[in-house]
Amino acid sequence: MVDTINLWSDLYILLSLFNYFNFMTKKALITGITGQDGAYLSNFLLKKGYKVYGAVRRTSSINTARLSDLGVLDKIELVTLDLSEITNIQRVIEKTEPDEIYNLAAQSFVQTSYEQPIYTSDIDGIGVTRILEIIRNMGGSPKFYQASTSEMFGKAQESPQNEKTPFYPRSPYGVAKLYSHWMTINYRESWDIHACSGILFNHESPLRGSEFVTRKISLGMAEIKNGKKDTINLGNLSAERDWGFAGDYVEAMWLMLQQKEPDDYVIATGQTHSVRNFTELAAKAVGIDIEWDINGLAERGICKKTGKIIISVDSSFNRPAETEHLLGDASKAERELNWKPTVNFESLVEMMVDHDLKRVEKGLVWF
Ligand code: NAP
Ligand code: F7E
Repeated sequence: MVDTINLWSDLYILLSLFNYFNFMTKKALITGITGQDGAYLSNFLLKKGYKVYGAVRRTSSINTARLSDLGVLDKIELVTLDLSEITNIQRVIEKTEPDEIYNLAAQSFVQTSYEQPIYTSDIDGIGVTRILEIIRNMGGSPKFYQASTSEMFGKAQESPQNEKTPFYPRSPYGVAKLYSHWMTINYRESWDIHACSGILFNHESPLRGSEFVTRKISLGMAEIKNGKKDTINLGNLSAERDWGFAGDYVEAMWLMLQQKEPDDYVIATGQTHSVRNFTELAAKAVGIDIEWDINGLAERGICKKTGKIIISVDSSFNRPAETEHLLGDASKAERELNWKPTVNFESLVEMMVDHDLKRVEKGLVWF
């Protein structure tokens, strides 16, 4: 009899502890979990002890490769969500009851936004208002992070760019993101929502999509090194970007939501480099010294040793309106969030080329 009572009281204590820790565990819902940042952020939050819900949209094939690559796929719970469908978003939020929502989902390729401006506006613009409306109707919580972008500065009105720099977007993507940036601020000011907008400059990694210029170059160089390709065709070699490492930038997203007062922050390295410069370093990483041959309009990158054309310029990669120069000033984030990048430009290029060399050698290129 005494044993039975002890057993029940032990079970009761265990159950109470379980409920207590369950209650204490923070829950995050990440939209865009299958993308580059979604993978790094879920890894980061899992290490912080979060329960992570990852929102995926329905596709005809499985695209969780980045999550597998970081070893987090079996540690998160996937839920189906498309930003075009408000009732779907609402059901997911009600079911998962997150403390924090990180909205990383977007049509994120600038070039595509010129061809699909309406779709891009719907997902990157109105999609954000859909989430904000649900949070408003829920009384102002959960906390909300919006993935804003340096593309909102576009034809930059000053250099470097900080939180007070006027915006001048140059693509439907930049315009849609500027709308959602202001909506995030408006909902914070109108409805007392803990909503933050991170104005993140370009951040890259070995998990970057291969349509973006850095990964296109790192993968291309690895293929050239392995005899699987001769030349990489690029667009505007003079475009300058402030490129950082995605793994560093997801920490800043989290830090924003941990502040007492919600606010907006520029996240950047404070260094800018041209596409030409990135290309030279990536080539060096596979043992190729490039010299530039500017003969008329058609610039070419030639291997000094063999005379082979490694880079050729293809104007079909040019944009109708280009963002020529971006350079971020993240001093507010450093001051208030205690955030600083840990990976410099040279290490980033090396890291990306190294990963692609290994993948190409093993025949493991999956995105
Ligand atoms: P990414 O790799 O292109 O990932 C985008 C994610 O959004 C993918 O998971 C994609 O799903 C999802 N998505 C697209 N359309 C959707 C829809 N209709 N409903 C639900 N999900 C949808 O982008 P990223 O580089 O990780 O960037 C994350 C966020 O930060 C994006 O909002 C991007 O615009 C913004 N941003 C990125 C940078 C950067 O340099 N990386 C800088 C500033 C801001 P699928 O896998 O199914 O396509
Ligand atoms: O282009 C030039 C191109 O496509 C960078 C997204 O994550 O960062 C990203 O947008 C620059 C542009 O990135 C090629 O003209 C030259 O000037 O790698 P990208 P992006 O447009 O800066 C911002 C911050 C985001 O928010 C976006 O979501 O490189 N460039 N030749 C080329 N670009 C591409 N893609 N391909 C080329 O062959």
